[in-house]
Amino acid sequence: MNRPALEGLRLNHPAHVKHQRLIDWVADMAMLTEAAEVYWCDGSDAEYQRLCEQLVAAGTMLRLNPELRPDSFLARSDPGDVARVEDRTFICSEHPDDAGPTNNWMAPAEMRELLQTGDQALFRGVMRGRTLYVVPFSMGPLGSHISHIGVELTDSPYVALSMRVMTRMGRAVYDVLGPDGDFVPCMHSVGAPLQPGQKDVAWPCNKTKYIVHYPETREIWSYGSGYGGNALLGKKCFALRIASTMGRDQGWLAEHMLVLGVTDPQGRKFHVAAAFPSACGKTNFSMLVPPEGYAGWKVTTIGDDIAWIKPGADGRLHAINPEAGYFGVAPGTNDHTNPNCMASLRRDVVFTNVALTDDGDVWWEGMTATPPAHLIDWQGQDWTPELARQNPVNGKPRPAAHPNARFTVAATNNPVLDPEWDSTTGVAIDAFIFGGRRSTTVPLVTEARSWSEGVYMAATMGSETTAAAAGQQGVVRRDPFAMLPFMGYNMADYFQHWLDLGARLQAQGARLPSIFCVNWFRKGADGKFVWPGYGENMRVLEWMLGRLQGKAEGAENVFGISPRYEDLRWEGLPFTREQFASVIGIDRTAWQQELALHAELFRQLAYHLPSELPATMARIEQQLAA
Ligand code: SAT
Ligand code: MN
Repeated sequence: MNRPALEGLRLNHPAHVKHQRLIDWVADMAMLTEAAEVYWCDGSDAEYQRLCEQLVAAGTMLRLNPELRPDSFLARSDPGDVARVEDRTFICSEHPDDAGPTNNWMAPAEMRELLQTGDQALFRGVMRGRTLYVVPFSMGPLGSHISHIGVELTDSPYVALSMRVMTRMGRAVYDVLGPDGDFVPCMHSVGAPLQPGQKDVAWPCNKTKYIVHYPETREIWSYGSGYGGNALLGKKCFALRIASTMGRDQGWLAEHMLVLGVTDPQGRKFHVAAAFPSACGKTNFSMLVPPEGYAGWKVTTIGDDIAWIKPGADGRLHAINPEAGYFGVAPGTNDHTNPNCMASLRRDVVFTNVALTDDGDVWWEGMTATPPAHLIDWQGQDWTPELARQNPVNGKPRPAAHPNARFTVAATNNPVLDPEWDSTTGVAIDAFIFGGRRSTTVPLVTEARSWSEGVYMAATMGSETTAAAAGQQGVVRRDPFAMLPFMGYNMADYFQHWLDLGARLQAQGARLPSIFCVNWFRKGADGKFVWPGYGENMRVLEWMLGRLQGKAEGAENVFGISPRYEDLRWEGLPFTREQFASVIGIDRTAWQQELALHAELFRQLAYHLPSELPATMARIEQQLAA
């Protein structure tokens, strides 16, 4: 781009943007990418409507029947762009040990050459024929001391629109930012420049993908994908990977956790933060409806995916939800598994990769027991139960919705949104829960006897993989703290950070949150889940709250403290002692095998591994042998 054109770009920022470093960066990026135009988002309703219309005109989105699903849309992605791409995700720290063995690493200079500075750099000219959207956003309530600001530059109007739903996006961010405030630059392109006269496709993207983080300079560069966590850079890239390194340096935590409030019939309120891998029911748990027999109990949502947790002046750990919307998995969501979520989805939703009904509404596997007789599937093809059987995928009828189909909806649509969800000081956390998807071995619930035992439980978590990421499904992988794909630095250093934070708060005389490990997913000999889950998880939650008030009993095992049958309340749920035994029991052989896998994880993470972890493992081993 020539000099006069650059001057034009420099001049086109709105008068309320006074941050020269930001303005210069936008100009530099417009030069690099050769964007046809720069548009500064203001986050207004009118702008949102305009973007919707534009995406409908472009064929990226389809307006759903306004009578059935007002102000809602369906987007269909490219079939090769349907989930996070973990093998294309990089932590480019100066030193490879700072990324650690669980991350892909490349030297920052080498990556910059590839993306940005080299003659053939991928971002050179990448936005030709496209508009560069400047998307200012706050992760967390505007102006909260726990919040941080980012600016995403993207050539995807779908991303700009989604960021309006998922974050506090718009003009007010510039007021907080002022003339020289800090922000995380988030550079995004779908990687599909348009030649003059070339017609665009509905979902532009590139086969080559790079999701890149520079932790030292706190920058994000994402190339080639327009989907979810690959492209909505406030979410996993900023709020987890970059924020975790900020937390390491500044003494706080960025976690892959939902945050919920529970109020008991006496009006006592507790706050719980729970970590589960992607697509393990975090949204469901955060909107739990207490079952029969729990009159007077109330669960309210603060967040469904990510928590930023900072020590408060009272010495307790305070959490905020840095996001403002939910990007949740649609398949499996229904009036039984998550009635509050279904209510959240009645209007103002962007659905991606779900199926379309003949009357212009949406459907996904599990929404109703019987599928409609005819649908348009997530790839825009005719779908009937018969066609699905004739064209199976992995031996199963072809799904009408992609297994990782998602809804994007504002938190304010949630009927059980916690009144404090937007609090600038956050909520004080009473308990942490860690849970994976394990069909065997790990008990329904276990309380750690100490902070370091809790860190051990979290560090050794395993889970059977799901459709949230591209790759093989259903294999157990270690997923420490449910952070494996989201860790911005060395995993062993992160364990140390948790131990150090606990020790520091304890030394200050603070009451630390209790730590629990749960597993809703144990299966019986028939291959079916034994525990009914969903609303019934309230029974387990009640036991945990009882534990932290010194009211509930339990029994010690090698792993920690678990309830006996009589320690849980069973009214309204026919669940036998035998069934309970099969979800709570510790099988010695299975645990010996499990510990061998913990040892393997510790070998992989040997560099900087805190000695408390192998010491805890040795204690469990001894007790198992006894
Ligand atoms: O990373 S996404 O936001 O696309 C989905 C997830 O893994 O939770
Ligand atoms: Mn997640």
